[in-house]
Amino acid sequence: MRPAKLWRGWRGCAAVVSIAVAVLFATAAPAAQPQVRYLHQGWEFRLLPDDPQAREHAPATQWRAARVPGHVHTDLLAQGLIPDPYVGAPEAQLQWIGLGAWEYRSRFDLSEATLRKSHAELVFEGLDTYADVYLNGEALLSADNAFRNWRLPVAGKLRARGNELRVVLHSPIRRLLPRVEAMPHKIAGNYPSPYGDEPKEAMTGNFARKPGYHYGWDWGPRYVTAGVWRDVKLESWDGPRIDELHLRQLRVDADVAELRAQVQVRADAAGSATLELDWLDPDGRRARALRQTVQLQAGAQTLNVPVRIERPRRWYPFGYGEQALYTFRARLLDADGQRAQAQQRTGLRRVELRRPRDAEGQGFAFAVNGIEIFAKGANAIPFDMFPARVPRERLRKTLEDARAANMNMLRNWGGGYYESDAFFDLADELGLMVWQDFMYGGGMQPGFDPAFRANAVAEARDQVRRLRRHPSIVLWCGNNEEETAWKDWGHRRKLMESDPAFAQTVWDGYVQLFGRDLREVVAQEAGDLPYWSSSPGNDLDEKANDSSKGDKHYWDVWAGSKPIAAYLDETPRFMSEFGLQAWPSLRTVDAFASAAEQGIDTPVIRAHQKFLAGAGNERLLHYIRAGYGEPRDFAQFVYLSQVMQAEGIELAALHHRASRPHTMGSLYWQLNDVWPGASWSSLDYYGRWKALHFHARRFFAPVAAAALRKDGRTTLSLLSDRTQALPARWTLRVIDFDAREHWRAQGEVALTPLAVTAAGAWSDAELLRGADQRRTAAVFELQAQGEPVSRRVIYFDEAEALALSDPQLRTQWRRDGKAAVLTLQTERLARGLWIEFDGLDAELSDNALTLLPGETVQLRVRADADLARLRQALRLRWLGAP
Ligand code: BMA
Repeated sequence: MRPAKLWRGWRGCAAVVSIAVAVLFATAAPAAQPQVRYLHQGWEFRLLPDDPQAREHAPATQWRAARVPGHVHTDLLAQGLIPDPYVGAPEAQLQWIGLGAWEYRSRFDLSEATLRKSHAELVFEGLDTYADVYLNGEALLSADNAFRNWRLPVAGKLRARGNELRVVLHSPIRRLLPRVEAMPHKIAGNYPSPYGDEPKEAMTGNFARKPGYHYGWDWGPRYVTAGVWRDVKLESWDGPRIDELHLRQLRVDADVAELRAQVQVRADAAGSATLELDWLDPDGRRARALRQTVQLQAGAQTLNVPVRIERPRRWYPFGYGEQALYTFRARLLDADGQRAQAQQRTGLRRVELRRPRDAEGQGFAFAVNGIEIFAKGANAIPFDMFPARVPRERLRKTLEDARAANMNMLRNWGGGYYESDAFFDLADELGLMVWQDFMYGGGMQPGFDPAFRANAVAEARDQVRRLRRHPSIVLWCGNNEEETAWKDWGHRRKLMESDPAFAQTVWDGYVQLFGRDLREVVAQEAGDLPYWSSSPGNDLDEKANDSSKGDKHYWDVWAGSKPIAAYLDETPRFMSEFGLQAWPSLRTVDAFASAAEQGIDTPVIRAHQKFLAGAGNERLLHYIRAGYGEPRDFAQFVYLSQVMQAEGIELAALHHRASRPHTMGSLYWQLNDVWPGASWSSLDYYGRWKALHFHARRFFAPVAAAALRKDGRTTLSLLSDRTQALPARWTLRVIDFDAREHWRAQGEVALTPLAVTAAGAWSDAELLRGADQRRTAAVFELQAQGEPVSRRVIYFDEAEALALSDPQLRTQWRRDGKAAVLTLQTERLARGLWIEFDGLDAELSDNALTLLPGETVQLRVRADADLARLRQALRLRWLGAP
């Protein structure tokens, strides 16, 4: 292999050759690209008849239709062999599936034209996990990593009729258990199985390169699935081939983008060829093509082409500029007239992770194209236990909803899988920055094992190469919580006590894998992006979860049971995780529990509450009681859990934003759900918004007011994520719940761009001026350029202690085109107003509202039902309702 640098007279020759180039591009036959045949048809599966599980599960040993890409659980479900893994409480009875060995097979024919091609490769984009692959009886591969992309040369092994592809998937637990059990001292795993399929003291999950959450997590069930979970295809071609066109970004600023196009080529023979490169700008306008003669060698090589774009259209995160995307195209024409081509869509931007040392410690801030950005967003977890069944539409809806809530960053958390190309295409288009973890979810990995590390490095290379074209990715992070688990959760101490030499080996392996190996892969393959060894951390600093340096996971509230107000005492440099649980809406609960099964402590509800460490519903009750009193029934428990979550996360997020520039990010845990159940998410499994998501849209608004009350003193900070100063006016009104205004104040300010403008601070006594604190609120409002943009209401006691009475809401319905419009008018203060519809699906333009006395709002309602049904099904909840 040799990096060919034969691009001569690059800029000068472009004009001269442009006509010839246009002809070459226009006449390229489709045969220029490898022929791709997806092998998704005609699959069957069975439990291996000699598997120990076969004795009790004989029906599963019959060949039956299967889906590829797919998973054994979804195939069993489709065949009616198991109940729905999400409905009721079937988890314990389904653990046998993860202990079985499963066989998949399919047959396919090929045309003579395909068979005549000189090259053929069988490509598996995802095999979960220990998979033996056979083609026409011949063993081709023993795979051991669900995250790798496998390419198998098969020319000469194919025939016209009846090719047979067979995949045997071994149980990952049974495969690894002997090895783990033989270890005198174990390394930390994650969640032990409550079902006896794996011994609690010998967890195998961290030894497998398989999605960690399949082994159970604190928001999802345990389904140790297996399958051919991503595309399978046969690629065949003649002549040269472009494996990848990658645009390395060397310099990107307002004047110029200097790029290096890296064209990965495979050629059959040495010889001269013509390489052309052109691109379409974000409006689809084609740039003048560049053309050069290159000398190819037989085999694989990289052709490097310098590219310069004057005044580039740059890609920006949502809220800071356009999401400009270019499409680059490369074509190769060899001396025999054989062609190859490739194209790549990407965005041009400069990403920096700024880590200034200062008096308080060391900062942590992302800058894109030189603009320091306060990161607002959430952590994304897997979209399903069985990701092959996640439709693109669900990804689109979730990411659009993230943006609708004014988020600009998502963290793809490390215990799942590397998301599909569709996810990142959407993130690119929507302007959502992605903090991308490598898939290591917690506990400790056997980084001391060279074979494990080699596998991890190969995986990292596959994934970074697959994803490096996406401008949305702004960081690669080694793992989730492995360093803090080692240093702060007792793993190091315990291992040091039992076997200090092994403890040192484990730590050295960790540093080698996350400190060096993965960092090197990122530097080599995506050199323009920062690498971060663990979240939380300060890139292998002494302390892993330090409030004064690096990024922080803060769980003293919730996991540590501290009061919600403690959020105000924690001011990190970048909050990458903090969270409060809530149940999804009743409509979602109805999907897995019948009315009779619904109760705070019924078996089915308990089965969908996975926070076992602290008994999730007890923890919810702890917070609900502290702020809102005892829930009267299950429905009110669900409602109050959402109010508590929304108000708590709002307090924390506004505090983080008001702490800019000391704090430069606030990503709450968690955006979405893996199944319908209790969790920290703001969007449930069906995409329904919890109260938190409505609140997030307000507390992440680019221009917002933060009124934060601590120790009897309320501080008003005005937040602006705009890059230009903005004239604004704030008002403060102190009112009682029945409409009387005690007093008011106001101020005019110019909001400093990308900063916090302090507007004032008042003690309770100054605000109340003797009014009854049980029936008084301070209302802070912000207007920018004459428009109301933000409102915060401060109370002087817990909701439970306030004199909230029936607000006397009046409702009115009308049609406006396709949508229904609901007008709500309130006489008295209506706090935490939640609008839902019994037994109906309806999307509301807003919800989780606080209406001030006398206020009217109009909400648009999208639903299939007519007005009469909507009116009848309408149910309003508010705080203080009897
Ligand atoms: C953090 C995450 C997850 C977990 C969440 C809620 O530790 O990294 O592992 O699901 O907290 O407990």
